[in-house]
Amino acid sequence: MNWSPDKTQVKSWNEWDTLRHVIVGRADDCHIPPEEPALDAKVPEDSDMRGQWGRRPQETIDRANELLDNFADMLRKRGVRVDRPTPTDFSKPVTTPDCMPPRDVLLTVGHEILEATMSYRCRWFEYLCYRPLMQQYWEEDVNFRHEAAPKPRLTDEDYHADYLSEKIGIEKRLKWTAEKFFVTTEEEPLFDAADVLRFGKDLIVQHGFTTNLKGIEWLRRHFPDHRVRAVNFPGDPYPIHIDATFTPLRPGLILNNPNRRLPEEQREYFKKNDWEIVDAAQPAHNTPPPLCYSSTWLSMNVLVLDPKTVCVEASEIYQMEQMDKLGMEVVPVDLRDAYAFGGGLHCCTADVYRDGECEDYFP
Ligand code: ABU
Repeated sequence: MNWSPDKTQVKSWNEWDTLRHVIVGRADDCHIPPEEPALDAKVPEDSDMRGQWGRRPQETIDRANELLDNFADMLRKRGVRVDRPTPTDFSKPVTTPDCMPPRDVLLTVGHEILEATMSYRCRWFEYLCYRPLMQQYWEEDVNFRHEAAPKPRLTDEDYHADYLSEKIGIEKRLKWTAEKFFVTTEEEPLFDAADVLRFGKDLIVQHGFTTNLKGIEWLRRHFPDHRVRAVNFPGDPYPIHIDATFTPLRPGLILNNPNRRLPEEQREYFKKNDWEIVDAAQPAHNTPPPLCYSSTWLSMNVLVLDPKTVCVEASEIYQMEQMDKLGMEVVPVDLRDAYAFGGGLHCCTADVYRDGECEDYFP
C-alpha cells in the first residue's frame, strides 16, 4: 500500500529510502544527569560537564527547542509527516533526566518499533516520552508491532569499576577499546537503539559502552529473519552509538569516521558486496559546544531524506562539501546549539516510515 499522510503506517527497513514520517525530539526540561557509571565513562576527562548536574539553563533549552522546531518545520515543508514526543517531568527523583534523542531509544525495523533496554541509569524511563505516539500508531496501524526489550536492572554488576576513575587517560581507553573491554559488563543484555544501523536484511550493531554482546545476541534472537553483525571501531576512546562513526548514505556507499576506521577484517563483508567505505570529511569545529558530551564528529550525524538528499548541520562546511562531491543534494540545518541535548540530526530523529521494502544488500 502507498504511503498517505492521513493514514499512519509504520515501516522502515534501512537508513536511506525516501523518508515520509519521522519523530523529532524535544529539549523540554532536559537535565544534565548526575554521576553514574556508564555515563561517566563516556564524558571526556576534560569535559566542562564533569561535576555538573541538574536542569539545563532555560535559555539553552529554549534555543534547542527553537532549532528542533525549525528542523521539524523544514521537514514538514518537504512533505514529511513529523511527530513530537510528550515531555514528562524529568526532575522527579528516580526518573530520567535526559530525553531529547529518539534515535537512542527507538529502533524501527520494518513494521516494528522496538524500545531499547538502554544502558545509562538516567535513561531508563526515557521510553515514556514516546508511549503516547506508540499507542497512537498501534491504534491507527493494524500492522504496527510495538515491542519493548527486557528492562535491565542496571545494578553495579552491569559496569566495570575500572572505568570509573576520571584519570584513565586516552591511551588506556584506546587500548581497552581495541581489546573490546568496555564499561558495561555481560551481566544482562544491554543495547541502545543508536548502536544499530539498518541495511535491509542486515542489522549492523556496534559493540561498545552502550551495547554489550548479550544485547547483540538478544537482537539476533529477536530478529530471526535478519543477519545481525557486530562491528567495532578501535580508534574510538568513548564508543557509544554508531551514528557519528559509520553512516550509510545510499546502497553501496558508507562514510566512516577516519579516526574510528572499521578494521580490515570487518571491512571484507562490505567490500565483497560492493559497498564503498569512504573516510568522512573533518568536522568544522575543534570542540563540541558547551555542556555537550558528544564528540565533534556529530558532523557526520546526518539524516538521509532519500538516496540523493541529505540533511547536514549547517556549520559543517567540510561535510556539506563532501556530500556535494558524492552527488548528494545537501539540505543545511542549523542544530549545533542543540547538540548538548543529545546529539545531531540523526540522533534527534527516529524513523516511522520510509518507502521501500526489506532488501538483501549482502547476498
Ligand atoms: N550519539 C552519538 C555520539 C557519538 C560521539 O560522541 O561521537
